[in-house]
Amino acid sequence: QSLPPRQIKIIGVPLDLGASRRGVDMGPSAVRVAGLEARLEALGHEVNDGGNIAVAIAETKQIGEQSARYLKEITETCAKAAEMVVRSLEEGMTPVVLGGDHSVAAGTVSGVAEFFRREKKKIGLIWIDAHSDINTPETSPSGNVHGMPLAALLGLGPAPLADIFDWSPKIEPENTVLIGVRDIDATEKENIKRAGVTEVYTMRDIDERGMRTVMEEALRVAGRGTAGYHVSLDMDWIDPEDAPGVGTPVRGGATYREAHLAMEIIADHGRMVSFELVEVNPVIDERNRTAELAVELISSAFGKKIL
Ligand code: B3U
Ligand code: MN
Ligand code: MN
Repeated sequence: QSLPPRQIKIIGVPLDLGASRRGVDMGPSAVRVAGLEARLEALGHEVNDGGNIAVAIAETKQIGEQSARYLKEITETCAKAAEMVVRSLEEGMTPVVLGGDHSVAAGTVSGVAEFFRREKKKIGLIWIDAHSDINTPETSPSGNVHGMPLAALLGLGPAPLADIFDWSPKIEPENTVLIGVRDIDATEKENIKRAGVTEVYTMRDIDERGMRTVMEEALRVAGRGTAGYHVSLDMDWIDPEDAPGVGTPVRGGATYREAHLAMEIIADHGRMVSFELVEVNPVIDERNRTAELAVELISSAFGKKIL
């Protein structure tokens, strides 16, 4: 394997308040059932599963503002996740966060950014997703907070989510990279500009330039002047043929092989400080194969080699 052994902390966040379609709250369980811990241990890593964070259930809560549904509960969950991420890093462990919908990233990345800020260091962010998740309550067509975490992390809002640990923005636009995007709202295009993010690799870029070139450029940008980068992997990045069990499937995604190559290049580069995998939806999956693919991809990101 290509990555030196690490101590890994698994943190489950069974959150589905940020999405319209229900079921991604079962994602952490499905990924565990698919054998995540054993697979990472087989690679020589030491794995500690911290279990799941307690998350509110939709049926027991008020929706709140339609422009950002369940924002209060989501922010509380993200703040808890952020604390756990900070603690894991303090203990020398690499956090692997399992979603849940993608709104959890506002917590995970806040935790990583907070930890490195204490050392006066910045982090980069690799956002791998069919979507750009950069809506604000003002621009969102759906009111789903899982379409907003990147906006929160870049300081565009929504305020409570952006202000975890009472500072913002958590990441600089010049160290933010989007990969695999193919479904961007018109309002999001403006937000990308407004935030100053320039490194957006669409599926067209991957098709024309190849996964290897795209990844090497992306990792260079995210790693420039930073302590390393967080990898946030939304499983809807992958084509629904290979990953049918996701919250929001979009045709034309990365293939099985492209996805593996991307993770292998991340492992080779060796500068990933934390990892997260979100939007696995067992309710619409086929015999857990999306969760099994998730485990394979995490293994590749943590150094699994064919030979
Ligand atoms: N951009 C749309 C759709 C969306 C974003 N993220 C997901 N779907 N998974 C929105 O609702 O903000
Ligand atoms: Mn997403
Ligand atoms: Mn997505």
